[in-house]
Amino acid sequence: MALADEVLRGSFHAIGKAISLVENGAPEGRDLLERLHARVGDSLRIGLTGPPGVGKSTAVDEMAAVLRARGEKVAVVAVDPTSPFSGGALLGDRIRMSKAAGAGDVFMRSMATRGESGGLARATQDAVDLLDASGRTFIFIETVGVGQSEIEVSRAADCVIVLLSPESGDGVQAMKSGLLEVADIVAINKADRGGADRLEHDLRTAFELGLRPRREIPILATQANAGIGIPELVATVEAFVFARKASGAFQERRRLGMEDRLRKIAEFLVQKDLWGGEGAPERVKEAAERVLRRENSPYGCARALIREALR
Ligand SMILES: Nc1nc2c(ncn2[C@@H]2O[C@H](COP(=O)(O)OP(=O)(O)OP(=O)(O)O)[C@@H](O)[C@H]2O)c(=O)[nH]1
Ligand SMILES: [Mg+2]
Repeated sequence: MALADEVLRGSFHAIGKAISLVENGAPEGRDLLERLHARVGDSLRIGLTGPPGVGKSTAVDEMAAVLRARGEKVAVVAVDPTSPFSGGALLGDRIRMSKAAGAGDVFMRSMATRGESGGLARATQDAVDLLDASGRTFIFIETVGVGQSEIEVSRAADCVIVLLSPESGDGVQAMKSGLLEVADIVAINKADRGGADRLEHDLRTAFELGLRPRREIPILATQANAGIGIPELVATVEAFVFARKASGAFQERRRLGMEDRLRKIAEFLVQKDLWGGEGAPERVKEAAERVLRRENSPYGCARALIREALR
């Protein structure tokens, strides 16, 4: 497949096309991933999440600039689960303010929900795999930190940065919503607004009280729109990754993440075969009639449907 080769060569145009295929759930997308799977796994995946408007895109952009300056190949995937129809608009928005994208060698992509639940998380992971195979060395995944599906997306990353701001009770919200439970690193952004020390103190207290008893969570102050604290944030990510690799925790997380992903893909494929396969509607109808004629139980028939679909 020519597209697979172009993706491997790192063509942005090809990567964009390939991501659209997985985003739309097209079979060609899955074929592509089968062709490229042996080239996936070298890139570092960094999740970035936090409340709306906290400065995630700005911070990603600045981090990308730092990494790009030393020759890393960066990609940014911005996930937008809340508004299925605004993907295009948001993409424009995100690229407008992008310093790194302006330089032309940071790949940027916005992903929006299409269809069934869980589809976005799956498509995002597929997109990240494609970017990985294409030779991107750092892949940022930006998600708005509200709701369970976002938290699921960030679990696919090797390192998750949670961004908070000192204003508007972000800290309390983050503790309540479970956002801090996915944090490997916390960045208190908009430190120029004041109150960063107070928030840091509250977070440390919360951590000490057992919110995250096992690990020390680094807390940094940043001012993303001025680039302040961003090189330190990059260094903190790298120190985290280095330590996790040394202890084996890095691979362990990847394995757990992959187990999770495989379960979801398997469920998706079984469902597709069950309800979308050839003759599926007729089989269900017959099965229902059999139950109503008292020839078999609902569970017996459901098992038979699964057996037939998997045949
Ligand atoms: N004062 C101040 N403003 C900042 C800082 N970082 C970012 N901003 C501004 O905050 C606004 C929102 O920044 P974004 O980077 O778009 O925030 P976001 O978290 O990506 O927003 P969503 O993706 O919509 O959730 C922009 O106007 C930024 O310029 C900061 O450290 N201090
Ligand atoms: Mg953003």
